[in-house]
Amino acid sequence: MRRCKFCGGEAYIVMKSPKMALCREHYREFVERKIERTIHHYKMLKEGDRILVAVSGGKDALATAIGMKNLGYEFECLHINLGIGEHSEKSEKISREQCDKLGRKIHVLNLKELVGMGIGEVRTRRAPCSYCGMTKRYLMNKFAVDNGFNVIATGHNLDDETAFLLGNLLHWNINYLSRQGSMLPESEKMARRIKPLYELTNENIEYYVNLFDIPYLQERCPYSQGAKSILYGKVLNEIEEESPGTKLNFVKGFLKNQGIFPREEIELRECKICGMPSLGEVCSFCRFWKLEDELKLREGKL
Ligand code: Q46
Ligand code: ZN
Ligand code: ZN
Repeated sequence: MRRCKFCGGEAYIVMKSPKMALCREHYREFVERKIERTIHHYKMLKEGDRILVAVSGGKDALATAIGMKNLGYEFECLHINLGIGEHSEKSEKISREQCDKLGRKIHVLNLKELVGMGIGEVRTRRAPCSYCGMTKRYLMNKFAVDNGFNVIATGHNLDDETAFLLGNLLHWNINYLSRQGSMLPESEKMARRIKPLYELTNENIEYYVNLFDIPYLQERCPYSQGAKSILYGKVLNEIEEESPGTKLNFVKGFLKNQGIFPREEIELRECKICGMPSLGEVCSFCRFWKLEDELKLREGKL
């Protein structure tokens, strides 16, 4: 039997990077210390921030909420029911249960109630993830801005980041490469977006959430099948298996050298419908969902 490096108790996990075995209690400490260090290292939070944690029902968002709660941060949660059939119903139910168990307030937005249609009902040739991603980002930000939150924490982890990074390198998406990172700073009508799990892998997170008696959704969104990021993730896992620590070095080296990718300054204007930052006269959200009036997401007026 493997023993915990710190107390000699029965090992709960045997990690390859860093190479060590840890018991349940020391593993929990390891993960929470890592989250705390990530928050400090990347200067993600400041005194007086009002934080919203985006919850989807999955393990990553849950780990973000548990970790931040155990580290003593105050926050509320936001769930978006995207209208992807059964999957969205299960996600909402489980997100509510999680927040209930954590004793944190949950706000729920329902896309179909807001714009008349869910992601699953849109008829277009575009890949669902393109307009779904844009919709989630818009609603999270608009909800935060309308309700006085200035920070949104999401569950993006090291596996997501490295897969995204590899994809952007393979396709030389310089614009993304110049902006990708552990956080997006705050600006006029844009909440700061932070990724406290930036240096933790899927495996780290799964072991961490399994320490607690809180359910999470294991199934993936039906539209995620065949996504290129899954292929990149598989390739990276193979490399990591042979050479532990590669993923972490990949993102750290990238952040150190990110300056080599020229950053195009984008001039934003105000969407003439919703007043939110936009590239064109009308923002992509109002354009895609054919809105004629601003969606007001202030609590109590949903
Ligand atoms: S973007 Fe795509 Fe996700 Fe939206 S359509 Fe499903 S897989 S939920 S993370
Ligand atoms: Zn121990
Ligand atoms: Zn708009």
